[in-house]
Amino acid sequence: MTPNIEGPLDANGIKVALLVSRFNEQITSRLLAGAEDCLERHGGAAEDRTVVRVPGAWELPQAASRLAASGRFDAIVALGCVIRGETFHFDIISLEAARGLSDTAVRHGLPVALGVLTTENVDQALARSDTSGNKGWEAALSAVEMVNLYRRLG
Ligand code: INI
Repeated sequence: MTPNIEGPLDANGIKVALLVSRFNEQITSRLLAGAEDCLERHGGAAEDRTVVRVPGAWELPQAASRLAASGRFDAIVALGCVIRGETFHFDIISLEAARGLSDTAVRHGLPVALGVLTTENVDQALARSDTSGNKGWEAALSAVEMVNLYRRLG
């Protein structure tokens, strides 16, 4: 039989840092609610979750790096929202946030989920942070899967 290794979607006992940016708080609060709902529905306990806030998406990798180095968390779920119409440096902020979060994940061997919306306008951001199709929810689920995958991979 072909070996098949994958992470179960069980959040029980997984310590998660929910790293959320304040910029576009109307959107990021919905991403945070989605991520918390996802963890709850997959058996995660409230006391295993820590919410950490930063000013904007630019600061997400900086704080993620510190959180990863602390050794206190099994995973980080990074939540933010960059809207093209609101910033001339949209590409810089969104690309550097993604690159920095990826670097942190690889450097520390820690799952870091990318729940950063990069949209053309507020309507797109609202649609992707709604109760269905919530990207914070999806990011939290991928973090759970990756933690459990790493546990199986050793
Ligand atoms: N930060 C965001 O998270 N989203 C944005 O759309 C945004 N815009 O539009 O500028 C934004 N800027 C702030 C940036 O992330 C930093 O907090 C700031 O540059 C200070 O370092």
